[in-house]
Amino acid sequence: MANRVLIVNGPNLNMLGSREPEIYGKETLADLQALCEKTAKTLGISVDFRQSNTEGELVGWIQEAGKAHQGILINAAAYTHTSVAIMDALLSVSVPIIEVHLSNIFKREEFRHHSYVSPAAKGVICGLGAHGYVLALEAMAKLLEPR
Ligand code: CA2
Repeated sequence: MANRVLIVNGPNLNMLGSREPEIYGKETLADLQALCEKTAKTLGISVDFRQSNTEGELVGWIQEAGKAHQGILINAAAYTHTSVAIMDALLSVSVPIIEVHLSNIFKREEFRHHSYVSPAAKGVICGLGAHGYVLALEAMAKLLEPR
């Protein structure tokens, strides 16, 4: 069976495309989902694309991913910089994790420079907009290749 990757998107990412296109790009969340699904197909993997504005729901999905998915790609949005709960959940699962951000968080305000996701992540991609999700999926497919 094809490897299944959980793509977790955090708060306010449902608003993508509606404002701040200079920071986050002009794609909507639905565009991002379509891009990930198309990319996954070419890589021979499947994706389970989700978004929530609720910290507890994100934590629940991460806990479940340990059982139903072979990898996690996560853009925790603002929770990246605040959530010990999300970090603990990510540290508790054994599948590979890749952190993604649309914007370059290191070029922005100081409070965005720290990530609670990074200690649990195999790698981080930021600043490349929607294409960052494509690159993250390619990297994940590579990590999941049998060797
Ligand atoms: O660059 C990223 O992907 C972020 O994870 C996006 C978060 C931000 O808090 C992080 O520091 C970096 C914000 C997501 C909110 O996205 C919106 C997009 C359009 C309109 C409103 C919100």
